[in-house]
Amino acid sequence: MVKVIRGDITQLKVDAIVNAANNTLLGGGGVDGAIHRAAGPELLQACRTLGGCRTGDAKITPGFALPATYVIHAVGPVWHGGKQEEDALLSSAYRRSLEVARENGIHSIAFPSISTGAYGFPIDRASKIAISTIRDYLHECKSVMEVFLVAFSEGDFQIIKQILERDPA
Ligand code: AR6
Repeated sequence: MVKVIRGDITQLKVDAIVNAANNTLLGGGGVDGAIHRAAGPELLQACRTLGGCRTGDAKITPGFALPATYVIHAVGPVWHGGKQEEDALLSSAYRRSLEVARENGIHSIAFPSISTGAYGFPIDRASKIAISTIRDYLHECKSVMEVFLVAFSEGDFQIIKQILERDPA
């Protein structure tokens, strides 16, 4: 099941929230900054032990002070116009997050719109990739995981909602 909701991902009481991180996993702006602030300094300490993360991959930590039990730190691609494997790398960031979630017995997970802020990936294209990757994965694994796409703005919410409705699973 994939659903879109509007709001602040740091407030969600789910098994795992996904962070749109960078290769260092040592924090940044955007949703990454918000997650680190809400989780508290232990999150950075935990991230320091992970040795960074490749683009398209994901690693897990506890959620510390967050309502969510875990944070899955995923690294999406920087948008360079679409000819540098951006689509495949974005899809991989979603897929790897779901694989890590499954390995950790996670039943509910919330994603921000990875790569569509500072990394400049067009929201419409990114949302289609997110939805098809998640649906394919759930189908392949016969998984009943609850997956939430969290839109931070009303504009993003409407775009994601339309894509979900246009092509209902
Ligand atoms: N809850 C949900 N979504 C949010 C929140 C929030 N609290 N805050 C921002 N967003 P971005 P990226 C949305 O820039 O493009 C960081 O510095 C935001 O509106 O956070 O993957 C990292 O360290 C946008 O739709 O991530 C990296 O260096 C989405 O989250 C770099 O930015 C992603 O925007 C990653 O860039």
